[in-house]
Amino acid sequence: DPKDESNEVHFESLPRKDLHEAFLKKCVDVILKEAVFEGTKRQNKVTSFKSPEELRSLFNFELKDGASSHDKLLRVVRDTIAYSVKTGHPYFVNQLFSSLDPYGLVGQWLTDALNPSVYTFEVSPVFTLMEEEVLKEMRRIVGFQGGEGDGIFCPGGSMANGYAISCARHKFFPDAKTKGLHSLPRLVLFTSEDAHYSIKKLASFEGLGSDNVYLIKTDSRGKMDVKDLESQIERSLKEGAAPFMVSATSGTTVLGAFDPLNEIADLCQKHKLWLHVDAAWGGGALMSQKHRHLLSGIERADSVTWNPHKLLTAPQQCSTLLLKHKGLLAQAHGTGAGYLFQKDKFYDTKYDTGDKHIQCGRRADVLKFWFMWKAKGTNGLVQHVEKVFENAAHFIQLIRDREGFELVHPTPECTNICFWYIPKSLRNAKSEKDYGERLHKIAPAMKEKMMKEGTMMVTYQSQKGLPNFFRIVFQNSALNKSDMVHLVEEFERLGSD
Ligand code: ABU
Repeated sequence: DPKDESNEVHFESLPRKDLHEAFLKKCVDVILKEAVFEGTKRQNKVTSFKSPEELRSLFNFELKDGASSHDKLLRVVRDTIAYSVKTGHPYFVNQLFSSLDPYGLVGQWLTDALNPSVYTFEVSPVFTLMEEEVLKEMRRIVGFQGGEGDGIFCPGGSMANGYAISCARHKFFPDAKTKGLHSLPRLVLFTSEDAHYSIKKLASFEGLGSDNVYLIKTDSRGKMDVKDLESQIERSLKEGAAPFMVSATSGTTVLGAFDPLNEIADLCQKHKLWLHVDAAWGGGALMSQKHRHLLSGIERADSVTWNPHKLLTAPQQCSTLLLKHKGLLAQAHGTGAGYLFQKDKFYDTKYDTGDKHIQCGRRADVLKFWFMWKAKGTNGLVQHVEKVFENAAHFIQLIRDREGFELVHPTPECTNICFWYIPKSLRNAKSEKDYGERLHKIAPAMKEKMMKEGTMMVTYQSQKGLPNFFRIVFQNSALNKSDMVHLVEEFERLGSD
């Protein structure tokens, strides 16, 4: 009960320094107990959903002129935990992130305790070298020769994709940096209709225009149709436009499809196009010799987005852009601000990496991931990835022939699995005219019940005109086979009519 005050400490009776120390320690205790340990117990709820109106009446959001006592602040800490979603809970299988990794958490807390900004070596010496090491190792795993190239940590995969567009444009049209958009022909880039929305969003943000993102057809599994890609490239040439980039996806957001990278790379080579691979979600599969074939050809990419906060479960957020081309990020984005990036510093200023970014102040997202990697070793990350693929395969096996479940595609490639749950009342209604319409209403109704009971969280969506279907996502390797059974039975309980 967040309102239980029996544990409150009377900080006011302590001298000031001790007061803050005691407050911090008490907060850490509460966070560990209620958010970390209780928040990840299977028997506890994933969420205690309250409507915005209910939450406003339960939680004191109001900001006042006067200070708040530590007792009141401790209540705020506990209420924040009570009314927040426990994304580290084993049954939070709603998004492309989850888990609560203890080493990741320590890395996150340590980062926040030091409060760095990673733009210059003088301000962030340790974080700068950690970034260098992690990015090089990730490039090596991608398959870039000797791990050579460049890279950055970005605030999310969307931004990493945006950086890729910017680098590709700079490679072919460097004058745009100073002369602006009017110096350019009509640039066209290609991505699949199942690709992440950030490609369109960032193309629009960067002045290319979302109409100039040509969406390529996908097959029933969600993979890019390479024949359609070729004909769309030819169409753009006939139109007199300047095609410059293909953004392929390794692990699409909904269906988890992997585009055929080698065939796409062949076309990029033929037409001299930049190949970007958005492996924000599926990149983690590269860790495993068993699963990295899904991304075969990624080593031919010019740039890769890979988010360790997704399949590798680093805490939010931890996103990278990896490039084959050394120096391009700084050429494309650098402005050489003299007050920060002085060239006459006493150390080698190549370690002042901030000018590669479009941000100035930048959170250090590297430590939490580096610390996890150090703690578990590469082998630990491999085991994690293989376990979540095994869990996904087990879940598929459980629902494949089970009454009431229907997979959207019979053989999903990644660890996100899309399916319909069909309640008993609909099971014999497939031939009826309004079947699709009725099925479309099932997932939202079940989701409402799921959220109100708080026993698990799984998202749903409609795509390509299909009735709403569920997408369950496995990336927490603490889950086991009995959890898969539990989740299946929970669908049956919530969907019973
Ligand atoms: N790239 C963000 C993915 C969000 C999600 O579907 O979980």
